[in-house]
Amino acid sequence: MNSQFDTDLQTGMDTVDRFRSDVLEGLGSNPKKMFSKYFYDKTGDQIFQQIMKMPEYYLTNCELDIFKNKTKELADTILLNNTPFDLIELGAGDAMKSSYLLKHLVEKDIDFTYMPIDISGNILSVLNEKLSKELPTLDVVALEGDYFNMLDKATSISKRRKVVLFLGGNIGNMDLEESYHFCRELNRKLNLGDLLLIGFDLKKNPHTILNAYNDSEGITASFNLNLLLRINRELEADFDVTQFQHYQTYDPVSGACKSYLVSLEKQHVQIGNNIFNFKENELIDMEISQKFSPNDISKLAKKTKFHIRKEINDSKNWFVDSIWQV
Ligand code: AVI
Repeated sequence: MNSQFDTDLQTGMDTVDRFRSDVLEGLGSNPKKMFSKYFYDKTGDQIFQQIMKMPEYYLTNCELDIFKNKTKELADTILLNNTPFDLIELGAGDAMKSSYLLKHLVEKDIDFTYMPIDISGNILSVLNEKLSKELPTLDVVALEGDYFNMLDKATSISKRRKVVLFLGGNIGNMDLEESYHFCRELNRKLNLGDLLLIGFDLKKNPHTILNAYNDSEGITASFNLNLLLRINRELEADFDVTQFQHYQTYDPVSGACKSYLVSLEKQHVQIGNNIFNFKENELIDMEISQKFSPNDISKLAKKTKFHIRKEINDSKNWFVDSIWQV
């Protein structure tokens, strides 16, 4: 299984080799597929910023609503008898949502260390600078790298209890088997009493969901096509992006919201020495954005040996931050 969040340490491969090997493996499989973690190069990051500002893309605002307006409820759930703790954020980015929680905890003079984990050292230094200006008394230990390696590092640096944040509905970008493995692995790395807060995008009116990923301006389409351009740039490939079309589906029963690229003609694409043939209308499976029912969430928690302590929904009940305890 190729996990979205696995590490290259076992293989010793560098980043480009790993990228090449994943792309070749994905295009060699039937149906053809890509790994959506590769969407986020510099251009991909910029397009994702645009997606988050689209009126149709409700996820960011929903979770922001929770962090902005239910901060006390969040804080009260994670405080547990005021014992000192480490607040670890997986994929912290600019900490746009979590900074409301950080501010609240600092104002209450709570004893905690914020440990943002991100693959991008650049983002972490921007975040460090922002936090040192806005919350100068906050204790920050930034950890650059893969989630699980950095979680191990966090555990070796400090033995305090841990509260792990995994926000943004990112869990939805794993298929169900991957999300199971991911949560199970987190459970193994945490200690009894530690907490995990995961943001889940909930099943809702199917039109609302489909619109969020099928915007009329074609921003999501360009987000997908950018991965082909990235392969051209970094792996000496010759994708003609005008001959691929974005196609989005949502299955309200399973909750799978999937994006594909459709080959508009019979064509072949060269990547280094490898040639891939596409039939007309052949699909590349690009990304899953899984949506969850409350029951799906409790099944996932139970299967991965967590207990749900609290669920905090946004005001529309479209998104939930679910707080689990080991
Ligand atoms: C990052 N992730 C939660 C986004 C999502 O909603 O699945 C990625 C995305 N893909 C298309 N639009 C947004």
